[in-house]
Amino acid sequence: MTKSDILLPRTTLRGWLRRLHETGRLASTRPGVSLEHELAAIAKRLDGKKAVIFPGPGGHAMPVVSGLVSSRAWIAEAMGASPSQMLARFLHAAENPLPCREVTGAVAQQVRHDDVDIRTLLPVPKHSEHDSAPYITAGLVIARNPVTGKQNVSINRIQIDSPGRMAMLILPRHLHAYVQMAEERGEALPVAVVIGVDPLTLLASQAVVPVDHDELEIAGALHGAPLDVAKCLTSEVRVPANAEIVIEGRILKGVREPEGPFGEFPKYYSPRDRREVIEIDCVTHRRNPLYHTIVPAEMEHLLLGAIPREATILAHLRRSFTDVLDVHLSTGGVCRYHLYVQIRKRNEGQAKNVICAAFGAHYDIKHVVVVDDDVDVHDPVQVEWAVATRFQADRDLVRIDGALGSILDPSTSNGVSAKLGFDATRPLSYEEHRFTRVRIPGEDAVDLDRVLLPLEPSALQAMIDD
Ligand SMILES: Cc1cc2nc3c(=O)[nH]c(=O)nc-3n(C[C@H](O)[C@H](O)[C@H](O)COP(=O)(O)O)c2cc1C
Ligand SMILES: [Mn+2]
Repeated sequence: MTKSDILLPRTTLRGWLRRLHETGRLASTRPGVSLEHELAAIAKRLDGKKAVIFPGPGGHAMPVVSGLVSSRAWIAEAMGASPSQMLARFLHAAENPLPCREVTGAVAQQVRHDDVDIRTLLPVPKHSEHDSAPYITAGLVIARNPVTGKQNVSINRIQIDSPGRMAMLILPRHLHAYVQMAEERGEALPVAVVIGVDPLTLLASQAVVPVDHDELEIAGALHGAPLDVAKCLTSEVRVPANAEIVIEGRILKGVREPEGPFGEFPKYYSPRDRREVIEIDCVTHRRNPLYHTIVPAEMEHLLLGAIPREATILAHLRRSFTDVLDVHLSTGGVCRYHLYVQIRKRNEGQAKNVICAAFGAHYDIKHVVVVDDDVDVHDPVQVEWAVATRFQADRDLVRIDGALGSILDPSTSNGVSAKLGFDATRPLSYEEHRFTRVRIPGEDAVDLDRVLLPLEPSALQAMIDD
């Protein structure tokens, strides 16, 4: 056990696993679970309830772990925050990054492999039914801006179907920009794929921040101490020194190879296409490393994206509207497409302005529901109730046609999408109790342990027999 494990279990993957185990939240399987679908099926069944460790998966020596951060409460716990403080805490870290500390002798580099066959070196599972191959799904792809040298971190799906080359999906954000910059300079882009990091570094990788804001520095801010990093053995890229596994390589200039289909977060397949390729230079890892896989579209995947987005969306809306109280990306909306916003309404019409601003906050947002402060945006039943009882389509609907949406939403035309906003707030003034939510005085204060007694059969008989 390292010193940081004892102080803050959340600051290392191993410390976090130990905490999950001590609190009954780490399941373990029999050895030898198949890497082909069986492992993913088990992790999916446990997702949101327990993390799981698979000893000897597919006869491989390296254990696989999954479901490390599959509930909002666990993520708040890892951040050392209450669920209601979580977004503010993440935002504070994103706005106050801590530069990394470079170290030598990193555990992530205890063992080195050259001339690897990645298909057999790592226990990479094949997840969904129609996936083209096994995929690395929890790999933090770290690259340096070829001009400024600033680092970027993102998680990208990586297909494993050849010994030394891996095709991947890079949507048009920061890594994509770096790849284009390198290609314009006629260069390959050195990258590291880092597997097996602590929950806070995983979360930081999903920060929605401007280009050239290093997400590892946000991880440091979340930890409350600079993140230890080590220089790669074959490039200038810096990787978390405590990681389990690091694949070093280069995204090849101008090379595109077939990748997909792959079951993605909307719970649909993203089709096969020609995509960027990493050529592997070497692999380093700890002695006895752990391999982390994220089952696509399950809570671990969805929430890793949701929390950082909610934090940024809330800050974005609050910049213009001080009356915005809370936001929630709902699970049914795959934690990307459906945004619920809670406001303290002060003016008629205000909710429609909030809706328009929300569409501008992130292109993934497709449907927005704005509710009053008596509706809990974290409870989809309450939000549906507000739509059912406070919303009229001829008056309260905002529709925008032909905007940019999510390319992974199968109902869009190649990412071009309509947007819909629901103003489900009640009018500011109304007669009597027309829009007063029914309450029973004292309902929250009832202490059932004090008022309920066991019912004896004879006592029941006395009350109900004719
Ligand atoms: C499990 C998981 C898998 C992801 N897979 C991809 C992917 O294959 N391609 C992609 O472009 N983004 C993917 N993302 C989203 C990016 O990692 C995320 O948007 C990141 O913040 C982008 O970083 P950037 O803003 O620095 O470009 C994934 C996210 C998660 C949590
Ligand atoms: Mn970035």
